[in-house]
This record gives sequence, C-alpha cells and structure tokens, in this order.
Amino acid sequence: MLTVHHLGISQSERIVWLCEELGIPYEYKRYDRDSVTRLAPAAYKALHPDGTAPVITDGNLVLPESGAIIEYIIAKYGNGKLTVGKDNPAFADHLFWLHYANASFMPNHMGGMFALMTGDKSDNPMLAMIDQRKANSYALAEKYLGRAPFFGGKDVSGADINMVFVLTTMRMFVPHDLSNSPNIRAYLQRIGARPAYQRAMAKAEPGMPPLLT
Ligand SMILES: N[C@@H](CCC(=O)N[C@@H](CS)C(=O)NCC(=O)O)C(=O)O
Repeated sequence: MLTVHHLGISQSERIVWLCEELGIPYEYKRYDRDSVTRLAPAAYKALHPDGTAPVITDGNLVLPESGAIIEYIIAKYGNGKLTVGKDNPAFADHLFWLHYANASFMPNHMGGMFALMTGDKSDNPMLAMIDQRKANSYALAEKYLGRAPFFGGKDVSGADINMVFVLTTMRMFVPHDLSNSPNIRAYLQRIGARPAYQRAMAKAEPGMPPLLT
C-alpha cells in the first residue's frame, strides 16, 4: 500500500495533492514538527536516513525527495495522468519546471529563510546575491505563465505539483510581493479552484488557508 508520510507545514503537502489529483488509493500519516526545534520528529527521521519530508513508503520501498516521489507515483500509479509526453510541445518546459522547482527555485529562497530564522540582519553580499536569484526565479515563472496556463503547458502536470509549494507555503516563510506578477496570481487562483488541491490542503494543513494571493 502506498503511504504518504506528511510532516506538518512542509514540502510533503505536494505528495498529498498529487495523490488527490490522481484519485489513487493511499494511506495518509501526519507527523507534527518537534515543538522546540520545529524540525521533523524522531518518528519521521526514523523513516529514512535522509530524515527530511516528503517520504513515501510502498511495500518495502522507502523513498524521500519530492521530485523522485512525484516521478515514481506518476509513472507507477498515474495511468498516463499528469505527464507530458516527448511529442508534446511543452515536453522540455515540463521537465525544466519539474526540476527547477527544487534544484533552483527552492535553494534561491534559502539565504533569506536562514537569515530570517537566525535573525541575521547582516549586509553580507551573498544574501543579496541569493535574493537576486530568487527575484529572477519569480520573473522567469511570471514570464512562462504569460504564455501557458500551467508549468507543463496546457494541462496540470507533475511540474505544477513541484512548483506550487514554492509559490504558496514557501512564500509564507520568505515573503515575496506578487502585486506585479499578474500571471502568477491568476495561476494560483486556477490551482486554488481545483477540488483535488482543496481536498489535499484541507487534509494536510487544516486551519491553514493556502497563500494564493
Ligand atoms: N529537496 C528535499 C527537501 C526536503 C526538506 O528540506 N524538507 C524539510 C521540510 S520542507 C524538512 O524535512 N524539514 C525538517 C527537518 O529537516 O527535520 C525534498 O524536496 O524532498
């Protein structure tokens, strides 16, 4: 049985959304963060040596890492849904955004996030550099969404599953003003209107409305 291990307020919300979007059977287990460290609790860290969320288990398999999990579930249980085939004109875009989400866009938030968490107000140029990279990432997303409704072209795909967390829950921790990003704002409204996304977020984070504006 496929089990999604969800750590509260974390990237594993993606995997809950993915399963709801595919409409597949799965077991759902939620873990609260350690109240002092705000990190994953011991029970979560015991799932896999990497110790971070998301993690899925499927029979004997224990798999961490958002992108790997998204590709695994779509390939194994997706029945052709949420994929963008090699003959689709958006094939390369889909691959780009699916990987860019965690390989570049998320890391471009980390300087700001750690500075906020540690209270570091330093004017270290590295923080300015990473902030500029984050601004470039938002600009890239805004431009792409001006020519396609979703990150994999005309339909929702695995690329959206990986990207939406960065534009919503991550933005609660590292704020970014979207007033000059009409395409991203319209995109988030499209995502927020999806019943599967609504079900997933109500399940993963009850009482925490997603940041869609
Ligand atoms: N690239 C990894 C990032 C995993 C990650 O950093 N997850 C955070 C939650 S958003 C985590 O587990 N934090 C708790 C901890 O490190 O104990 C993925 O997407 O799977």
